[in-house]
Amino acid sequence: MGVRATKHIMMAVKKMRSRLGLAWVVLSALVLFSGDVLAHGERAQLASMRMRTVHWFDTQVTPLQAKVGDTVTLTGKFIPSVYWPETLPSIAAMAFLNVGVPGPTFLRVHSEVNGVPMMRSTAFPLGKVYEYKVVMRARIPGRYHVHPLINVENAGSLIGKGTWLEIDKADTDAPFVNNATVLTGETVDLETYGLGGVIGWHLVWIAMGVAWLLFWLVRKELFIPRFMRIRALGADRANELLTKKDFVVSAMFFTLTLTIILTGYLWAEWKYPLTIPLQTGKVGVLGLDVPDGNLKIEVDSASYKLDGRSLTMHAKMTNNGERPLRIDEFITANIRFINPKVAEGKIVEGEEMVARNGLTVSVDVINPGETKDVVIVASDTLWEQYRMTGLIQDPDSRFAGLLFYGDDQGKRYYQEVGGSILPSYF
Ligand SMILES: [Cu+2]
Repeated sequence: MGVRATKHIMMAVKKMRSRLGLAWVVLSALVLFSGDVLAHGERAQLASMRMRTVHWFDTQVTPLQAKVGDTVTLTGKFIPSVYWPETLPSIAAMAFLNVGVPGPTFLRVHSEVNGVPMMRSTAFPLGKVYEYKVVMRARIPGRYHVHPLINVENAGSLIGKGTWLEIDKADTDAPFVNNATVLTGETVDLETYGLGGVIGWHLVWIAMGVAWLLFWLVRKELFIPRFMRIRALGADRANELLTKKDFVVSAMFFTLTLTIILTGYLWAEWKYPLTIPLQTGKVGVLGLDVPDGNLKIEVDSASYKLDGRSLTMHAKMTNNGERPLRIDEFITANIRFINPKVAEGKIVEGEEMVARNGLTVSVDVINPGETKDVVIVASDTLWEQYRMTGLIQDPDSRFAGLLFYGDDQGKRYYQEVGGSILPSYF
């Protein structure tokens, strides 16, 4: 091998190495900045939006481990915030309870809110308590982060806390079936029902599209060069743009397209003579009153400390009830801040976003008839982890959250608190 050839090879190797190096840097950067790549945007929503839209709590998924075909139940409660942003279309107009999972991995068998079946859209007036239950059947094996979510018309999805769920393969090798009895009494498997028709009609239209493209591509001259030439020759020769053959073939395609559409329509009528339209009605549901235990809360001021990652709230609280009350917990943006002095904080298996020692309360007990100035501090690194620091960039600096408290008999109460919030840099 000559010296020149060796040099060439050396240079090529060098080039390749530098390219590989670059690829490595890009890949490392991607891994570094992507963080928890399994998450699906739950931290991406504006901090203020997560704090002031839907307060989800008591979310529970059971069981956390299941097999394909098994039933999984998602339960919990939520309160739409009375501090709902003016700029966001309201949940009190049109909303739909849903489950946030990646793709059609589950079948939703049943869903209800406050006992009302929720296959349809509804509306959730603000400040009320809604208790939901969604029953699903596992369809595809995998590990999923399951969230309750509400689709609000023109606003998008507002999601609750996620729970990791493991779905294993079924014991048998038999394919997954989703049998349903239709109104005519016939039982069909929805996994495969009508699939032949879908594939067949797609193939027909793909063939039409390909034929149409081929006709234009095999012409000696494509349309754009022809157009350019005519433009150069002058407008009076515009008729040369389309030949007689182009015109005839296009007309044939047009006629064929209309014929296929009509055939498709007639075919569907013949194949499925008895059908009812998709149902799009709206169902009403009554919200429950918030169990506030006769505690009156007036928020005087609130601030968010940048370096401390904490929210401080000054409030005047009056206990108009008959039992002493102690503050247990504060929930905002799906993060639970628990007062370690009074609450053991019931944490369900697999629960995320819990700051076990996150809540400090200046007052231990508020006795019946008492009015006290209370300072509540909710602090944890979860503020940072869930990108709540963006609160500071909000042009409408307000916050909201749920405050939980209990009496000496173990009864739990809660209500929403909120108001303006100021950043604090020291
Ligand atoms: Cu998630």
